[in-house]
Amino acid sequence: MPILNDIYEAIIKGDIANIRRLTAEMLEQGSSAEDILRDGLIKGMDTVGERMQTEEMFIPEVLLSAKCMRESVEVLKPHLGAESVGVAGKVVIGTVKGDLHDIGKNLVAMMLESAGFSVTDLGVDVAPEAFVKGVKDYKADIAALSALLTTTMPMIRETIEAFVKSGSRSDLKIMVGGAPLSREFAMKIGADGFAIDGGSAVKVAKELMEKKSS
Ligand code: B1M
Repeated sequence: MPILNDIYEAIIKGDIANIRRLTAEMLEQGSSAEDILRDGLIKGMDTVGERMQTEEMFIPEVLLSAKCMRESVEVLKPHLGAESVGVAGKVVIGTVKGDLHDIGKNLVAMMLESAGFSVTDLGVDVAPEAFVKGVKDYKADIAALSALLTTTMPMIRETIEAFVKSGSRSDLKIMVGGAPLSREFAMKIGADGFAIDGGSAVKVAKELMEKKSS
């Protein structure tokens, strides 16, 4: 019988051959999807990050770990709870220009969908103009901007400025997140909300929708 530590180890090893089976077995034996996500997958990716920094792991191995995480999340997805999609509001989400990290953004998108939001994912390396176009095309209530690098944090500010220049800022709520960001930074650059993780992203998005309709 697998234990959470096996999931954690599988992420670090990039064990593509076994990660789906291990995840399914953990669910079958009663572990919650949230526990597997937090104490297996995210914990594993944190260790991967530390080893990347100390050069014990390199990009090809990190990519394998990232692929493993995605495979496992696919298995967890139906168990993370789903209300009726689209009723809560419309969100356009993406990782800002210059930044290719998408695991956290994908998790946030999935949590928002599970909470009833209709989510359009613009992907990674999304230029400010593409965000502006996405929000217009999908008539989004909220633009959700993710950044994982300190070097791409300024692109969040540039994207917000693009919304202002395009005239779409006043009808739009903007939330931002990603490991190097803080609430102070978010408020300073003119965002409406900041979320530290997927769970709080749902809470923040709901609060923004309430403000929008009041
Ligand atoms: Co990169 N990388 N990476 N990387 N990578 C980090 C982020 C880093 C911290 C690693 C390290 O050095 N310790 C470091 C950034 C340092 C910094 O700037 N502060 C780093 C670096 C330096 C780089 C490169 C520059 C390396 C290089 O080439 N020399 C390069 C940059 C490429 C680019 O983007 N232009 C690079 C490349 C890569 C890979 C491609 C190999 C791969 C990405 C694969 C992919 O995403 N498809 C990768 C990975 C996997 C990581 C780590 C190991 C894991 C990231 C992750 O997926 N975490 C990461 C170290 C780490 O985070 N521990 C690292 C799991 C995920 C669930 O968490 O993404 O934080 P996270 O998302 C969370 C929250 O942040 C939040 O909620 C999520 C869920 O809880 N959140 C939001 C995120 N977006 C949000 C949006 C919201 C709200 C909340 O609202 C809109």
